[in-house]
Amino acid sequence: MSVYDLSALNKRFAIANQLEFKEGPGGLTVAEVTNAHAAATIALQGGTVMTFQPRGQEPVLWLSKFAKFVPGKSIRGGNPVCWPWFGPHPTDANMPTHGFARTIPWEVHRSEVLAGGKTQISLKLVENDTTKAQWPHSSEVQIIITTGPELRVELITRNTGETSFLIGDAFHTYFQVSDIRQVSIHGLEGCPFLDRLDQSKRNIQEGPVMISAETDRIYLSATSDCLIEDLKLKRRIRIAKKGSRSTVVWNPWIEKAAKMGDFGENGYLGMVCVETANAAEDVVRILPGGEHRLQATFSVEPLP
Ligand code: TA6
Repeated sequence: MSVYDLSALNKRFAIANQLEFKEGPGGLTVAEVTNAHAAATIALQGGTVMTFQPRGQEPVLWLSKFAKFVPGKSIRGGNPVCWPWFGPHPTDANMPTHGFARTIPWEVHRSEVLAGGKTQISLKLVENDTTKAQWPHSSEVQIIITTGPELRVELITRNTGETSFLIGDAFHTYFQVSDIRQVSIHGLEGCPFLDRLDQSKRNIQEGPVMISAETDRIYLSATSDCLIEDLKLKRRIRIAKKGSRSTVVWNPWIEKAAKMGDFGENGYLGMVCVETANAAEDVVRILPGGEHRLQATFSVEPLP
């Protein structure tokens, strides 16, 4: 049962031949974007971009064929939003991993066509008693999603209260690759990282990141673009970012993926998470009246 009124949404925010609100998988309400540049699907639950495919390209985001589209559960794939913390809650293990933003309904705030025919939609987080109990601060959160030749996502957190607060935030982005064993991730060379599979021991990245086992790392002071080089698809996915000092690289590999129950057989082979984040020591303090903007742009380049 959807919490949204589809006809009212389409009356206010639909854009002819570009943007329409529909009932998506599992009855979740989605915004369907199609324009001259690309197609995208955005779940209003969590403000999660589920799919993004530039014209003439393979999908850029990975979405599990076994994702469970149910209210209150994060979608396995696409671009889930981690907020107001990343990973386990810093002090209370009963709190939801990666915060609550990715599992609750967001409301549509604005939609428009930008110069050059890009489609932009803005959503606002709608808190409830449960989230207020988990996050007793006055804040406003907005996500702006722009679909063009590249996908741009921007998460804006405003402190509307009288006291400062710390947030961890991330775009927990799942990228589609041909075969994770034949992919290299560039842009993290020389960065320190916390190995979350080894008591968060600190290491330094030497050379590009190659994945041949479960990998779960938080790279710190990582502000450069990352490039996922996919020889088989003859493409590079560029992850450009602003307002992010951490990059998380994650692939669950065989056993972990099997335990998660929504990866399916060999799902781990076709994906890698390269997450635009502020995590661990990179969490962000926002002063009263201040704001923080986390921005990522995903684009595809041909490999020579
Ligand atoms: O970003 C990597 C990570 O923190 C992993 O430790 C793993 O838990 C992954 O996120 C997925 O978390 P989820 O709660 O979406 O199953």
